[in-house]
Amino acid sequence: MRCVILGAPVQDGAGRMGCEMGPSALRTAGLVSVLTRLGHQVEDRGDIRRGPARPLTHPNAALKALPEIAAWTAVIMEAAYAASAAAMPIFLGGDHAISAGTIAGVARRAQDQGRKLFVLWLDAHPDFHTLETSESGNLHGVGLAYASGLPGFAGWFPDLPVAVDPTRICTMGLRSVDPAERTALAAAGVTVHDMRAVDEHGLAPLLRGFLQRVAAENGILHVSLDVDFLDPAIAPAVGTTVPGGATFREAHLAMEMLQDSGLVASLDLVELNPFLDERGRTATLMVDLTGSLMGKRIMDRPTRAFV
Ligand code: B3U
Ligand code: MN
Ligand code: MN
Repeated sequence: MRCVILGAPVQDGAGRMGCEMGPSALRTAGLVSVLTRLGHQVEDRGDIRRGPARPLTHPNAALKALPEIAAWTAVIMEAAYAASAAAMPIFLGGDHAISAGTIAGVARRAQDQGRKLFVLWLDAHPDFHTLETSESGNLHGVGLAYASGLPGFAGWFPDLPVAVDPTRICTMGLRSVDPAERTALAAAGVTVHDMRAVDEHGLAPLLRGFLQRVAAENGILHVSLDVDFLDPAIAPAVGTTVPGGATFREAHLAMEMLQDSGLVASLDLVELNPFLDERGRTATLMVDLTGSLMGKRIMDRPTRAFV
């Protein structure tokens, strides 16, 4: 498979600095060689650079770095659209604000190709705030809402070329959801497999159900993997640790099932804060998980978890 790697060194959407170093850490952990060894043709296009930010003010005074994130979203959207023309883009965050742009860009591409875009959102948080409802003001908390076409972004964020149908979004691993997000997720019809659901049913059946639906509707899938989907004990390099995350094996199984499905067309690796890492272990884990998603197998056979 042809892969394009694009760094998006955004940190203004998170509450603290450090995610800017994410693309560099993922490269240092060997992303390109892992993919090459799996037989993929990899083109690393380097890092996206932000255009100038025009001054913006918003009635929600809590919002932080709105001009910067709006400017980032515009350039990332264009880069994502271009990169998805003839390859699978892998976007290296940067904080999760990058997904406002990555999803908008690949959604436009999917529309051009007459394909239905589905999104698998692997995260402790749904990032489903609008500009009005965000209390922390950290704009990594609004990306999925923007890409879903929720109201209130027009005039601040760039115009959305095409929204992802919220009923084609599946969130998994949620365990920190603000009240406004809870209401908005239910109203929009987003599938929520929170950590309680994962505990009750197991990750595999929940993911299998979603993948079967994507396949049945002849869709393509964007996967957005936030470091805090993982348990902080195995992935400490994130500013927003929430206990009770996915285990090492759950995360690898999810990646293996995604590989077996053959449906993944684009991927975000986000929220890695190398300043908080322990000898690169979180960066290495994110790269290893990408390897599983891209075809690394324990034995020379599929897991058969996805049929
Ligand atoms: N929902 C909270 C917390 C949060 C969202 N995304 C992350 N944290 N990483 C907020 O700040 O909007
Ligand atoms: Mn997130
Ligand atoms: Mn998160």
